[in-house]
Amino acid sequence: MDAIIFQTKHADLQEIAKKVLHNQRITSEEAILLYEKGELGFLGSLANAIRESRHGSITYFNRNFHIEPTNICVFDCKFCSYSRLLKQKNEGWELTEEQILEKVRSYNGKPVTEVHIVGGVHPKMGLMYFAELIKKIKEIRPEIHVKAFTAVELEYMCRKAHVSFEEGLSILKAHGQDSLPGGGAEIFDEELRSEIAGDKCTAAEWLEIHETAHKLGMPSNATMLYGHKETYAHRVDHMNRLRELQDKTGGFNTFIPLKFRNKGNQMSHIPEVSVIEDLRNYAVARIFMDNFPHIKAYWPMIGRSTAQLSLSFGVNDIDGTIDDSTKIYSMAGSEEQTPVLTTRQLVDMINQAGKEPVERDTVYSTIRNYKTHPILADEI
Ligand code: V47
Ligand code: SF4
Repeated sequence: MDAIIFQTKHADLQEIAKKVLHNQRITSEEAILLYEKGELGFLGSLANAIRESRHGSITYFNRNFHIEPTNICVFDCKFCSYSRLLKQKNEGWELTEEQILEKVRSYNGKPVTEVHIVGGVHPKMGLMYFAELIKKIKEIRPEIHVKAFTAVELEYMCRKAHVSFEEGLSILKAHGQDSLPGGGAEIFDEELRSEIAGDKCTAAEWLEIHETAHKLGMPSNATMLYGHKETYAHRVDHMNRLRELQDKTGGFNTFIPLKFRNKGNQMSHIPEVSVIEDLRNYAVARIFMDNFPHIKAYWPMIGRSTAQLSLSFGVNDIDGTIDDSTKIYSMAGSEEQTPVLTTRQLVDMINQAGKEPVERDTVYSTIRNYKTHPILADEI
């Protein structure tokens, strides 16, 4: 990285770049400076240099699908366009166990490696219901990786079942759950969190659940909802709490910034941030989160064009095929109203951005490198 010149008119940012090039960790104050003053090209080239030094031009994706058992939710987060309270039950959905298992069976013979299960927090779908469900999913598809339940769902399940987080997670693990997704983190600042996410699990509980999962050998991801009412200091505080936990456990795989989308929710009056801000945010995340191996751009939320651009701003993962199996972002106004990409489309997108497409499993083991093993004419 030493030979690269990072152009900025700010002397203090030049000093930060030097630190990064010498593999020194930047402070929260320096991250705030990057947000406040960093030019797009400067942030992008610095973040890309970090990305290239760790992963070269490899860009990961996976073949996955989502199951959203219900959108009925006991909580009422102001940014959520997806959930329905129990009293609006006729506008929501509740899949039966058989419908969920049928969905899993519909992938028989298809090369998916991961199922991502998240949904609303339904008062009647408890810990043992989900534990048994996972066991049945594994009976149908023993090798599939089950990445399931945000810390918000887990906190509620454990509380209702009167078990500790460790007991609850151990039960789920024993029934076949492999890892945790990163949702429910929103923004950790206590005041802002209670303003936009009501009384759902606290920041401390979110972090405790992930720490417990890591201790039990279940890796996880972490998200941050940005582009609403938060300040740069809130973003950095959020990332710093994650960076500190990662120092302790090393159990996080990837950090996923989630852009607030404003359609059909109680915060629709707040305009969405620009693509420039999305790219600057990915870049600062890559520079600051020095102990997170991967940064993911979740294309159903950010749109495929911005996801492609993000690959030059520190991002090295664009999630997966999805197969039109999630509604969270289409209901919030994402440009991706039917989120489905074939493997060929993902490979093309990554190639077009000048990067190297690699199919991974959930824990980032390589399944196929499409540079060395290009997609064949009859593959989709
Ligand atoms: O926690 C809800 C977010 C999250 C909106 O771990 C919104 O691999 C923006 O966490 N605008 C759930 N965001 C999704 C999630 C996730 C997605 C993909 C991959 C992984 C992973 C995790 O969606 C929620 C919340 O932060 N969300 N509504 C909205 N209007
Ligand atoms: Fe429920 Fe999650 Fe929506 Fe909040 S973000 S209302 S917890 S589904």
